Amino acid sequence: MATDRHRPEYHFLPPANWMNDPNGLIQYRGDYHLFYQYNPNGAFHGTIHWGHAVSRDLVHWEHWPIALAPTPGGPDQDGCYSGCAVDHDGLPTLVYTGVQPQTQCIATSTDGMRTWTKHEGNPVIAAPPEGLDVAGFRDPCVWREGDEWRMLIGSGIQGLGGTVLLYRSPDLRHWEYLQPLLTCDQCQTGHMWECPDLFLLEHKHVLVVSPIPLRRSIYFVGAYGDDAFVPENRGEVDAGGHFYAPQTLLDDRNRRLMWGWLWEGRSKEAQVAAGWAGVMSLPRVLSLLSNGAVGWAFPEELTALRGEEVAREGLTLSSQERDLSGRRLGQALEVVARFAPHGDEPAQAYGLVLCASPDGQEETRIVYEPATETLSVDRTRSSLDGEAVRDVRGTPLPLEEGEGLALHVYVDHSVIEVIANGRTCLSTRIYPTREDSLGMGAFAAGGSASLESLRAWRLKGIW
Ligand code: DQQ
Repeated sequence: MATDRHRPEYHFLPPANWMNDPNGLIQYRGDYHLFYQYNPNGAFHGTIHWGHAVSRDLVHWEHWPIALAPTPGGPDQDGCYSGCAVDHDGLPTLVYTGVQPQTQCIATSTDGMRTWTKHEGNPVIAAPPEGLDVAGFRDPCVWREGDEWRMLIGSGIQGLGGTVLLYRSPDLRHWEYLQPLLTCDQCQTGHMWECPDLFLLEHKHVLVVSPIPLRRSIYFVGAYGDDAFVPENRGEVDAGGHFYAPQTLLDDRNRRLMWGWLWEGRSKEAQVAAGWAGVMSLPRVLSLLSNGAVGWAFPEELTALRGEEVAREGLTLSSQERDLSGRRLGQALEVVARFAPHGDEPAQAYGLVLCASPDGQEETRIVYEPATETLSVDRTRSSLDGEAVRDVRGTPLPLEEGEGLALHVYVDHSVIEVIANGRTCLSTRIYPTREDSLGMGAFAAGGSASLESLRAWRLKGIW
């Protein structure tokens, strides 16, 4: 895989095989622990285990032994599905879903999270609440509340829509069902919510869910208390169409950090042939914006990856500048670009060009369109490989008076992650075929735009 041009160098992924959701995110004794849905038997979803990795600095990761494997004859014999980790008075505890049927199980570790012992009384929740006709019952999210514990389980009520079911427990072993914490209309937000995560963000609570069949994650900002949640605001976690099932942790610097699964955008056959599938996103630091939406930033630790730099200032763009970096930065780079606020007659579109071949046969564009106030990622020419997904994914990004477009972009071979103006995320996957699809540039179409500054760095690998 060392010669695999699509395999990321500084994003986390297992040494081989399939990975999907992040699980059990927790900082323990100073270290960041990342568990993940993992199939040791190939680059396809099946025989789901919990992989495990540890980081001191949020940038470099060390692979630890598999944390959970299905137990033949046990409630998780068909897979250890998603869940969370909590510190139970010093005893690390994983709470996860066994499948067929979906039940909730726990496991504990007494050796600093190296090995895990499943609770003999598993499952701790054997069935959905009586009388509820549910469309799924999985992905527990657990937190301490006073002397008790609370759990949310991702679910859906047949005929109604996605829901999260609230439970309480004195000891993580005995659980009492309370009620749905939130149920929404399936026409708008899907019929089943996977991977709920509820957390305090400044003075509000945020509930994140991944609804079927939306294939993207959404959040609600609201007020939580007395076992009730009142949503006030709704938003999209990432508009790129590849970021799913995120989870968060609170670290010792009081930062709420989120990771998500970046799924592939090529055929199943290509994934199996590559021998790996699925990438973990970079961590994102969450904040609460003054308009009640969630704000996003990449953590400063990632600047440790920076190598050779290219810097440009004050460029007026009136067409396409396909290569500002002299192609020196390769396939693993970071770009920070600031465009000037546009005037009354802006270009129809402007933005960045990434992974571009000299003749433009292959290129990916991050495009801002002032008329529609939309930011999008255009993959229609990202790859000459007909099997790779080609589309345009956009999201509203109204700019304030006097505010210019500010893009923070990470490119890592087949991964592109964008945060725009601290309030919109777009993650995507691309599979350029040409060796020379290495150009990084900027463009304006149908008018001119001003690129105030652009700084780009070649990034180091983490392994
Ligand atoms: N992935 C897990 C489930 C979850 C889904 C299975 C979301 O627990 O609902 O691998 O991607």
